[in-house]
Amino acid sequence: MKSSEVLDLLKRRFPNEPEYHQAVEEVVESIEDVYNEHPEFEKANLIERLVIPDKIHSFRVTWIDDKGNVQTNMGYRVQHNNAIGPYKGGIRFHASVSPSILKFLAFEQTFKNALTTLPMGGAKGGSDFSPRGKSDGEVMRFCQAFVEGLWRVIGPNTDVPAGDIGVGGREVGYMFGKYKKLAEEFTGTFTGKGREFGGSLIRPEATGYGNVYFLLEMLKTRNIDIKGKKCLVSGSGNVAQYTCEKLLELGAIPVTLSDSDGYIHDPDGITKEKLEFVMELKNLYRGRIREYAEEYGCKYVPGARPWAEKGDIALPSATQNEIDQTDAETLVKNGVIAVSEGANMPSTPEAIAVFQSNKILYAPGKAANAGGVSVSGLEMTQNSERYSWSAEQVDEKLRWIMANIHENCVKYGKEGDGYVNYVKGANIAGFMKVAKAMMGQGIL
Ligand code: NDP
Ligand code: 2IT
Repeated sequence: MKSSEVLDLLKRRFPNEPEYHQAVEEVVESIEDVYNEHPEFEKANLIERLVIPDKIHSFRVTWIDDKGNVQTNMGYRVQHNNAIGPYKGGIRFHASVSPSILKFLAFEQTFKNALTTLPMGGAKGGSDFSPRGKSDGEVMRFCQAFVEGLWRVIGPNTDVPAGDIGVGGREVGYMFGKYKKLAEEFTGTFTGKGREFGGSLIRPEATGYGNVYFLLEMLKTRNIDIKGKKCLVSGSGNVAQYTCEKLLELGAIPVTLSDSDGYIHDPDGITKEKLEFVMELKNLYRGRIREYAEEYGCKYVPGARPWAEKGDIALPSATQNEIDQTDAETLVKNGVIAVSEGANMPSTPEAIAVFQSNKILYAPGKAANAGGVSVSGLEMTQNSERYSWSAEQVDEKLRWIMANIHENCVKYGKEGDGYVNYVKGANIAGFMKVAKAMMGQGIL
């Protein structure tokens, strides 16, 4: 297998899908050598069967807005790979959602889920519906219409969706309710549900907490204490909020947050009280991060991302390609020691190269943000058992999983000079598990 040939083929077959090509390129480049040590993989054309999704469902979603206008959006579910378990992955509602973005996310999810140690395949779904400015009634009707298009291809043993950008507890609840009604069953077909109807404790916190647990493991390799470290966090949604909560608990100082309109910089630190304001602002009133600056009298920079601010640690937690080469160079120049990705693919390939050539501790999303889907997996277990665990029990398992992922990254990613290439480590560890499962099941 030659990674460049695999990429050429994908670009010819699926033109105009840059995010999908970007995600595949990173993985095939780092697994090339390991793959070629196994001639049986090549004989079974494993690589093409691994990078091309199993199935893509697409459908029109029709719904009625508050003014009585009939609206349409597109809905998708990319079922990438189910070699190690039922398809599993989030649903994204955002105006930018396209087949390319969902294919990149479903591809990444396959490797991420393999790293969690839990039996989950990879998938992703979503719609170009933008929840921004929509009433609660509109969101509910949209979720119900979306599930009408989706429900026949999901189920507790086939495909278990969850949240992602624009999809939180409220949306999962509406989708679960509609699914339950159409399928005439009460099963764990969505994760991230309300705790009263089968949602796991710690699932809302899991991605942010998990990312900080992974960061702690990385810092431990260099005997660095997180206490007092200034942290640049982007985003202000689910992942960013619980990243800040855990950082504060450990004595670190988050100083930035952002949304798609701009970012705030609070040099005094985002305290527990200020974080409560953000949670209320974003989760209840669905406001803008600009309002934080108005409330606390700090700097707000419209139309920009927070990477030019000085910080010890960066935790990008908004969206893909939000750190480019220039941002990465600025972060390094300003003395960043670690970058741990809460978002999926937030750093461009050029930015990753800058971090790695400067020997910065750098963790890709598929390792560092795997805590969310891990607790989703634990929610599936609890639903199957018709039982629920305490917050402490789930948190302990989450910690163990993040430490285990870190260990695997070190095992497969440690280079000659001792530097850990977490990209390589995560890709090889995830790939080997999926590859062995696929080989064991014959040519499909
Ligand atoms: P939310 O919808 O809760 O929050 C997303 C945040 O990112 C918002 O502040 C949003 O701003 C901002 N954002 C979204 N799109 C853009 C954009 N194009 N440019 C700038 N800012 C943007 O989503 P999550 O917190 O759940 O997800 C954040 C990231 O984490 C995503 O990459 C997601 O894939 C990843 N992730 C999420 C997991 C989860 O469990 N939820 C698990 C693993 C990864 P605005 O309010 O203006 O839209
Ligand atoms: O990107 C991700 O891992 C998620 N959005 C969570 C997926 C899940 O099934 O919990």
